[in-house]
Amino acid sequence: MKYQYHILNAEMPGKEDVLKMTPNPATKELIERLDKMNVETSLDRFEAQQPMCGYGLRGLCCRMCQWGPCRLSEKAPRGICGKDMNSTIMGNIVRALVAGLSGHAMHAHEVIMSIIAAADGKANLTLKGEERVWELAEKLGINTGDKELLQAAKEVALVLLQDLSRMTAEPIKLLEVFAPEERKKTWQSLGVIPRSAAYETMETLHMTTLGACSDWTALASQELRSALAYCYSTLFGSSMATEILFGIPKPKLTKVNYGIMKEDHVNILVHGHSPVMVEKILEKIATPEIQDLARQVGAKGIVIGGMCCTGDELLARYGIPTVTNILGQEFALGTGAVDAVVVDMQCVIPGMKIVADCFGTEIITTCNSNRIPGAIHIPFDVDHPETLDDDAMLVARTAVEAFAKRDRSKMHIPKEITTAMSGWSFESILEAFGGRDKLLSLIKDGTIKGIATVVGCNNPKVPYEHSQVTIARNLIEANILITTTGCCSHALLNNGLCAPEAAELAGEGLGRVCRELGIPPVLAVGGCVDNTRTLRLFIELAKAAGVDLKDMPFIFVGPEPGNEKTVGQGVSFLAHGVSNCIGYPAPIPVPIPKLKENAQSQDDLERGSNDIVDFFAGEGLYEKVGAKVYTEPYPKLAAQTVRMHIHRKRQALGWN
Ligand code: MSK
Repeated sequence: MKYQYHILNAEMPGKEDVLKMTPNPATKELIERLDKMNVETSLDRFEAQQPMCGYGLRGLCCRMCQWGPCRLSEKAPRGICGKDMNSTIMGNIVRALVAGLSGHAMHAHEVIMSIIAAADGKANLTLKGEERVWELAEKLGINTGDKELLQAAKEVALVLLQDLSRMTAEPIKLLEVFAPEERKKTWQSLGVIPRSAAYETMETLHMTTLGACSDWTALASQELRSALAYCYSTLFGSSMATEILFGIPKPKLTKVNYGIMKEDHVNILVHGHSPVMVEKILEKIATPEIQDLARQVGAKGIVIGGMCCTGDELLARYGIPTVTNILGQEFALGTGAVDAVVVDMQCVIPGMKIVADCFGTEIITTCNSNRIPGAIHIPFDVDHPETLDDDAMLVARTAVEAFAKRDRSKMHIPKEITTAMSGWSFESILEAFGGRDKLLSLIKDGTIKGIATVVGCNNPKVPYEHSQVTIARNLIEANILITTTGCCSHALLNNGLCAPEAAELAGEGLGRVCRELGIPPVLAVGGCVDNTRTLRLFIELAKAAGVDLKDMPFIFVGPEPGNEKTVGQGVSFLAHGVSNCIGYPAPIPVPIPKLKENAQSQDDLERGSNDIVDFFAGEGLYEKVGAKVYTEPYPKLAAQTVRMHIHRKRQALGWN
């Protein structure tokens, strides 16, 4: 690849590498087209950033105060305040984790407050996930007596809100009810049981401020504590509150990929993470008033396409087609056929507006935290939910009216349309396999060797979607069942791996089971917050097996970690004893093996090492939680690493 980074023992792609390696022909077509039109995208800006800063790449830059920035090296191993490399690196990592946590926390807050607004009669929202309300009420010990659904839902929502915000020394309630007993004991003994998302964020920022904590091991404990707050308060909180509001997804067949857009239709893309406003917009789009408006402006109908996690939410519940992910958002606009993009929160890159302006696409922002200069702003405000209907109608109208302004000379929609089966919730996965015991027996007898959750963002440091697709194809071939979420799921969906027909690409055992059940070997379980569905599945299967979760043949794979939110995803699974295989070196100095001082031969190597790498990838974390991090940027090697990990777990269990 074009850019070599010896300090990382890795390389990064230029645009030509991406064009050669990216698996979706539609993406290649759009990148080439944008290139010819001289429209700048993230691929150009990535090249403009080369070479990247070696200090930043290794987490050795400290910007926590105004004395610096301090850049640490062998020559200057401490910052001006005296902070050493270990606490600088770990401090940077834990700060990134709570930044990601804050994103999910705002998401959770919006959805939880929407339930309360619905219960109080302030928002015109009908709760569609009744079974989740009663399940949570029972688990949380809420006396439902003869309470109405709305009242019970409000009481559940208030507990979720406390889990986000508690300041007193009580644990997160969702952790108490969903975490395995064995894990709770482990976390208790490590002293990492969290209070709430808000408290752990406050504590992390406090610990990493000038003159606070300089003990990197204490920061490492805070990393685990914050990850558990992230997991049980913001992920479980968002995912379950969304299920209460909009229902638990069920499997359905649909189509995905760039080709779902139509030249003679209004094409509206929805993008972001929180589906509250978008659900209401969908309702409005279905009204005769908006359908008539579409015909009046000359369109034959309205196509809705999803991007990133808002797309995943709608795909899961309604089979609404998805188009692409975070790095594909500019390419999608390069079709020149998108009339409007309705964005809510997170992962909406500023570059998308630059492309939108080249093609006359309207951007409509709906979240006060996610403003874009030049966009039309019609926000959903949880403190004023009574205007939700009117605002959603205005968004629908504005998006449809944009059709009349489209420059038809610039249109080019790639033809790729791919079949997919969506709607994989915790419950629907178990149901599809005939219950947890049936799925467990398939794993125990080796028909399915294990489960890998292959998830996460895109990152321009690796060739777009290449690793995600290569790893997934290799794993299903090795009879490893996959669950997927977020941006990675779009790569696998568009590649056809989430279609029942992908059973033909799977190994003998997994393929046979998928064919018999009519399901795909890669199950798209939703947006990033829905990693909780996989975690629940892992917990349930370990419980059924009578085995600690850390001993099960499961793994978390993040081929393209990008957003700060992915730090918490990975560490959440680590805290549960599920190892990570990540596709690019984290911002930690990478130990490069080198020849010993008096080497007699080329094989006489010294393993490089540092405390933080030894903690994550060596014995440190493993001794605490029973999981570790593998780093492997080359996808075929990453797939082998995953297979080896699962094989070892099976051997230790005697499941051969
Ligand atoms: S959208 S957090 S880039 S998965 Fe959830 Fe994708 Fe990562 Fe955003």
